[in-house]
Amino acid sequence: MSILAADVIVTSPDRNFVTLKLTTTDGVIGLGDATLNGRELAVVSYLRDHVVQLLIGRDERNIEDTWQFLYRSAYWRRGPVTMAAIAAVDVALWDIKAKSAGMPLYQLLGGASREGLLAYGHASGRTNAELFESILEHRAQGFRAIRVQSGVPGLKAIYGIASNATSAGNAGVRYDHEPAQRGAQPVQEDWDTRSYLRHLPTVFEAVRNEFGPELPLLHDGHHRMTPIQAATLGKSLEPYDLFWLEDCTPAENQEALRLVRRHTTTPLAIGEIFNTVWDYQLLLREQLIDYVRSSVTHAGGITQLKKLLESAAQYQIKSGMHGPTDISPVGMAAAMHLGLAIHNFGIQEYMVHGARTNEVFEQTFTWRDGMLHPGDAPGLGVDLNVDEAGKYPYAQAYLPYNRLADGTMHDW
Ligand code: KDG
Ligand code: MG
Repeated sequence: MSILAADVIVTSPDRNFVTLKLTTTDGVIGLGDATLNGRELAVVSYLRDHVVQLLIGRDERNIEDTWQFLYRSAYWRRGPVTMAAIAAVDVALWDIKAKSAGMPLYQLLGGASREGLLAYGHASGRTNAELFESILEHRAQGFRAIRVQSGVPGLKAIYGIASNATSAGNAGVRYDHEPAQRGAQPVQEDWDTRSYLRHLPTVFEAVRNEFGPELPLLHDGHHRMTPIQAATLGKSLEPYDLFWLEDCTPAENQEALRLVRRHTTTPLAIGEIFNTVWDYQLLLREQLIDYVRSSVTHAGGITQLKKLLESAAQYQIKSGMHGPTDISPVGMAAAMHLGLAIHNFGIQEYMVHGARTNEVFEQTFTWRDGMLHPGDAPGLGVDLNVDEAGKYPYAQAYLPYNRLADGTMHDW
């Protein structure tokens, strides 16, 4: 048995997705997500020009060896493009192995450790009134944990605030926030940290007053604060009992979290832009975080993320896998199988995909009472409808960027 064919499929039903499809000599198909939001074609080229020919003829059963081969033989290690490409191969191989074994992937990973995965959704509003409405909508959709993002007086457009737009031609689907905009240039947003630090605690106070103490609330700082600003925010949010404060400082400077940690008991989550287990060494060893935010898609697949989460478990650090719409249904399914199997699952981010996406990717997962479950079909439980995918060609799209009032570029 070996890999007969490896196809890279680019489709843009509601947004761009890159999928690797492996077919074995005995006809088993495995899928892997290789979507890197805003830089999709770089991963397509990495796979098509450098990896596909290395896979043909390989024994598809040797997942660990294939992972090590792709990682070490490239010489140029780590980075989002490389690790998304390796992840796609890895997940496709796990899909094949589980299908060949006739079991859902989570069974191969050790079986279910829980009945389902608590998932959080994205509520947002430019004002508290809009935000409350969005929280109510999420509760009506079944969400039992909610990320709160708010507009800031004086700022026109900032990360995480819904545009209230429904995706064109996709009636009925309302995106909470789809930051990547189709077009030839990225959109500029604005930022002012002092206004944000003043305003955000008032928002959380209002939300707690309205919705009570029980509802788990999360917030994403999206890398925009200095360490001392992040420490200030963590401290000022303590009365509102956050489930986590995410990406409070830029991810490159891991030592920054020492200072934040010294000043606040607000739980910290980081890692959606990390790619490897090595990015977490300091954070785990010094217990500077509470949740690992990496996705299967961007952190080298099941093989590596499982190892990383097992290392995290020894410090009582839990998973909080990244799950925006730019993780494809294939990547989400991989996250669900892994989250169901590991002991130290924390929470799963879940943004609902659009109707066209769900026609391209046929899925078996369930969403019930605020909990996700990947279903019990053999493998990942996702099929790619290639004809449907072919209707939606790639469309250039960029994530926005931030400038301060004086024009200085700032982290987005
Ligand atoms: O592609 C970038 C988005 O996935 C990211 O901005 C979303 O921060 C994000 C989150 O927490 O989902
Ligand atoms: Mg985030």
